[in-house]
Parts: sequence; C-alpha cells; structure tokens
Amino acid sequence: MSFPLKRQKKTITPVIDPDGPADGGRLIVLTAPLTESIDHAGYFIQMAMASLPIWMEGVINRKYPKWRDVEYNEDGSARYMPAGVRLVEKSLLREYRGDDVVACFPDDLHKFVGPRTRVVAVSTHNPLGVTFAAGVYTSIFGSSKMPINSHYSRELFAAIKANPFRTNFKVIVGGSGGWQIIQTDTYEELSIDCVVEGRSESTDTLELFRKAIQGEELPRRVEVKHPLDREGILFPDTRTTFGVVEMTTGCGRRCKFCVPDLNPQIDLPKDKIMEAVRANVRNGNKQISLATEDMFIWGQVHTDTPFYFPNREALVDLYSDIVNTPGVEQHVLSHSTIAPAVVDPLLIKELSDVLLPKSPIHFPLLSSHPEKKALAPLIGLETGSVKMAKQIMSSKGVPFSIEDWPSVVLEGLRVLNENNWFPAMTLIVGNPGETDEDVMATIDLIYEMERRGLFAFLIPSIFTPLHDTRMAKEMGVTQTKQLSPLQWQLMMKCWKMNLRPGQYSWWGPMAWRVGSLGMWLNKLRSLNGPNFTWPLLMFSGAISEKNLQRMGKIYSGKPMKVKSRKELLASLKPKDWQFLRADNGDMPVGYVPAAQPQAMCAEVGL
Ligand code: B12
Ligand code: SF4
Repeated sequence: MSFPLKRQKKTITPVIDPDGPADGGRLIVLTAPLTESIDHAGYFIQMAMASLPIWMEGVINRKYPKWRDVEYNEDGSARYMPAGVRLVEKSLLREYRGDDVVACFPDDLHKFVGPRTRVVAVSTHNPLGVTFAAGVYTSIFGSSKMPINSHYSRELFAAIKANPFRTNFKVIVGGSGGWQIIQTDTYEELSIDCVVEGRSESTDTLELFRKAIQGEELPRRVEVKHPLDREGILFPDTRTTFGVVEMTTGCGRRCKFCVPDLNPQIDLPKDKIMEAVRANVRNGNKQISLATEDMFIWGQVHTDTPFYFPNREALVDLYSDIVNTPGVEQHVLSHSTIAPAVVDPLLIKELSDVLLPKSPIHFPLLSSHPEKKALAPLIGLETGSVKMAKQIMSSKGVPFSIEDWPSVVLEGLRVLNENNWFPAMTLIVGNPGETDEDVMATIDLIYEMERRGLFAFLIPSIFTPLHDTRMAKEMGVTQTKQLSPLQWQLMMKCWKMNLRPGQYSWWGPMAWRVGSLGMWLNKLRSLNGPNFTWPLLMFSGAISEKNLQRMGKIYSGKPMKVKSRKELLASLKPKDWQFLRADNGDMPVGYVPAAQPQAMCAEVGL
C-alpha cells in the first residue's frame, strides 16, 4: 500500500470495501476530528473554526484553500495528531503491540477499521462547541449555530456510526471536550459507548480498553485518576499537532471556573520535554508549543519559593534550549498569567530576546522588533470588577492582593507590551451574580487600557459553567438576548479595540463585517435583542462613541486610580520581599537583598 504524503482531502471520495481492510484492520484505532488535527495553517485557524458557524466555512476556504491537506506516514496513518491522541497511543503501547494500534485521520478510518477492530477511540477538544468563547460567537451569528469544528466532529462520529463493523467495536471518547458529550447526553446520537474523563496514562484507562477488547459492556462515563507526580506523565515520541509538548499540569491559582486547575500542579522534567521536542522535529515538525496553564510556574513547583515568583534562570534556559534545537523554526506560547510580568519584568525581557526570533506572529503596527515579530500568549483577564474577581478568582493576581487586580492587569500589560508581548486576553461576560456595576468596572478597565495605549487582543465570552469546576452548578447568561446593554457594550468595545492596530487576526474583523452593516443590523437585532443595537452602532463607527455617550446610549467610563509597579511591590507582605529580584528596580523601602542579611549578621557577630 502506498500513500501520497499530501493530498487535498475534499477532492477524494473514499471507496469503502464492505469486507474492510485486507489485513482485517487494527485492534485499536485512534482518531480526532480533522479540524482539531490540522496544524499547517497556524493556531488561529483552529480557534476560528471553533467559533465560526458552519455556514461561514467559505471564509476559511478562501483564506486557507489548502487547509484540508494533511500528511501521512508510509502505512497511511496520520503523520501528526493532537497531543492527546499521541498520549493515548503511547499509553496503549505499554500493553499492546505496535501493529495493534494506529492513529489515523477521520477520512481514513475505513482503511484501518475492520472485522478485527475492537475499539475506536476518539480524542476531542471541543466536539459540540459548547465551551466558552466558542459557543458565544456562533450564537451571535444566529440561525445555524453549529461551529465548523463541531460540524466536522459530528461528521467523524457519523462515519464511525455508519461503519459496517460498528457492532464489533466500542467507541471510547476522551480529551478535554469529552464532558460536552456527557452534559448534552449525545451518546446515542453520536454512537459513543463511553466517555473517559482524565488522562490516558491511568491504569483505569487501560482496564477500560481491556474490557472493550473482550467485548464487555462499558460504563457510560469513567473518571480516571490524574498522575500525582512527574514520573506518571508520558511524553509523545511521534509528531503532535502544533508540536504540542506538555510543560506543566494544574495551575495553583484556584479560579473557581477553571477545569485544568483541578489537576495537580506538576512541572515536567526538562529532559523529557526536550526528547519530545526532538521527536517532533525528527518527524518533520518545525513548530513547537509547550502546553501549560501558566508557563511561569515551570521550575518553581514545590520549591522553597512560592510558585508565583517565577524561576527566571530555569525558564530562560528551557526556552533557549527549545528554540535552539536544530530543526525548530517556530515556537508559539500557549497560556500564562499576568502577575509574573509585574513581579519580574527582566524575565519577560530575557524571554523576548530568546523567543521573538522564532515567533511566527507579526504585528507590524505594534511591534518594535526589527522584523515586527511578537509573542501572544493567552492570558485570563476575566473581569475588571474587584468584587467579582474576589468571588470567582481571589488568587488570580498573587502575590498581589485581588484588590489590586486592575492595577496588576494594567502594569503587567505595560511590561508585556514594552517587550513585544501582545497577549490574547479572555473576559467572562455574564458571570453568575454580575451586576451593572461589575460590567462598568470592566468597561472602565478597558477604557483605561485604551487611554494608556496598551494592546491586548480581547476575547469576551459568555460565562459557561464547566463540568466539575467549583462553578459547575451556577447559571449565568444563557442566550445572547439576555445580555444587558452594558454587557453588549463591553463585548463590542473589546472587538472595536481589537481592530485598532489593523488586522491582528483576519477572521475576527471579517466575521463581524461580512455583508453590509444594514443587513447585519436587521438580522442580528432580531436575533440578539434590542440591547445590541447601540453597541453595534458604536462598534461599526456609524455614530462616534462621544456622540453615543452624549446621547446617553452607552456608558462613558470613568478614569481609574492605578497603582504603579513600585506601589504594587510595596503592597506585598514583607515576608515575600525575599523573593523579589533587585535588578528589576522599584524595590520596597526597607528591602534588604537576600545576600545582605547574612553579611549584616556577620558584621554584628551573629
Ligand atoms: C494546545 C491547546 C490548544 C491549541 C491546539 C489544540 C490541538 N488541536 O492540538 C489551540 C490554540 C488551537 C487550541 C484551541 C482551542 N482551545 Co485549547 N488548549 C490547548 C492546551 C493548552 C493544551 C492541550 C493539549 O494538547 N494538552 C496536552 C494533552 C496531552 O492533553 P489532553 O489533550 O487533555 O489529553 C489527555 C487527556 O485528556 C486524555 N485523553 C485525550 N484524548 C483522549 C482520548 C481517549 C479515548 C482517552 C481514553 C483519553 C484521552 O489523555 C491525555 C493524557 O494522557 C489546553 C490546556 C491544557 N493544559 O490541556 C487548552 C484547552 C484544552 N483549550 C481549551 C479551549 C476552550 C479551546 C478553544 C475552544 C478556545 C477558542 N475559543 O478558540 C479552542 C478550540 C479548538 C477547536 N479545534 O475546537 C480549554 C478547554 C476547556 C474545556 N474543558 O472545554 C483548555 C483546557 C484551556 C483552558 N484552560 O481553558 N487549544
Ligand atoms: S489562572 Fe488560569 S489556569 Fe490558573 S486557575 Fe485561574 S483560570 Fe485556571
């Protein structure tokens, strides 16, 4: 059997042999939705496909005519797959032979699923599009709410359901989006036997596969344990989508709405990370991205220093080794928090020196880098209201008090922007109990960013109670029609601000401006309710913000009192001063550098 390395999938209609593959198929076949597996067009295409409704697929096709092109191994299996699939594969290979297990693209299932197949396992990130940010944009766009990614996920499940050998095998689903199947009870519809919540490394996961292979009934839902230490986490030794290699698990800041924070806080060993980076390169990847909730905790987990005082040397060393690995041409940051930028601005500068040359992101109008390169981690801003922040994320800004959250955001963003970091920042609109005052406080913060010339790509999303989190049972806004004028103003102001430096992302502005404003106004007004009208006019620029404010149609915002970095440091508890780095300056009055107390002690004869 020989397979072309690349092909345009859309043009090929697979000929399905009713007897299945000649070799009887593989015992275990792993796959993931096509839209979650592709990586050649960059991160943003996947994010766009999570948010845009299927009827807007043409926009994606025009921008990326070759997005369906994928690469194959010699045997027709997938050259790359999301990291989740790779770890399931690695976990299974501890018990099964290499030729029992295969990972393939959805269109190739018929080549590997045959009479011998006992399990088809699907890894998915966001199959039904009901997570934050993804759901909200499709619902704003109305009628056909199904996001592109969701459409392709459903196509995958439909293909599995229709497979002639379906009665012979069990379908097991896992990954960070598995909960969506549980919550929507779509087992029958999607032909899924069991959803696994948790990591594939767990012995419980292996036990489940054993049962499936023996043809035993599977429970609908299985929750498996997360490894508690570094040794329990496996690493991919084949190529992953976007070169994703895990760097940490868990976080430690304990935001109530957060899923990943429920996992233990672990920073993974450098040698294993580097091996996985090299494995990716060996298999043709030129890009690496370290998966983390907060890159800044790496090197500072379970040390004598609290994790929120980053380990500068360790981080710079790790990232330098990654970007300097022969074959790594691009490196993209994943998630971080913002307080570390206030704690250690020199860390940000040193990381910029290391990372900017390999960043594929360019902000021509913002970056001071000679090639206009930029770094864009995803950071949670969530709310500008101190009252709301206290309720949902009281440790988000540690070591700083949550009372100072707006100042931490503004000071952190200043440090980041000065070093050519222009983060994507998420905001949650419609938190349970959110009042007009809370929304006004967030709008104030956004106006303050604008006044200070700071830039972040702001991604507002409607509160979604995520399964198992400490807010799982709480309800916020459930439909765009329920959004208040202020909530709409916040959303539209964010998008307006995103357009300031030109087209940071091609799809956001395009999504908003498709067709004429008149047509959109008509359609969207009935869909999203009257509260949407004035904010939309503000966004479109049809009436100036000043005039809308004068007319009393939008909130005008009020200037904020913001603490400087020096004031923020001065507000820290004196016991935390020992962890500050004096080379950053702004030290609190009375600060004594770490080495000095011993010297002083020696002087006084202690
Ligand atoms: C890298 C990443 C991305 C990348 C690339 C994703 C990709 N396709 O490879 C990009 C930037 C494109 C992305 C996009 C989005 N992402 Co994302 N992403 C991540 C991140 C940082 C790492 C994911 C990862 O690869 N981890 C490492 C692998 C090994 O972990 P894993 O996939 O969970 O797999 C383990 C287990 O789940 C399990 N497992 C996985 N599959 C299976 C299958 C079976 C059968 C079994 C038994 C077990 C199993 O075993 C694995 C370990 O052994 C996570 C945060 C995190 N730390 O996980 C967020 C995260 C998964 N993303 C998230 C979100 C919300 C999104 C977006 C919706 C954001 C948006 N609005 O645009 C989109 C959706 C994209 C889409 N296609 O629909 C949320 C998911 C929230 C939720 N629970 O629903 C997370 C948790 C971030 C967060 N803090 O909120 N993402
Ligand atoms: S800072 Fe981010 S990853 Fe950490 S707990 Fe909060 S939301 Fe979760």
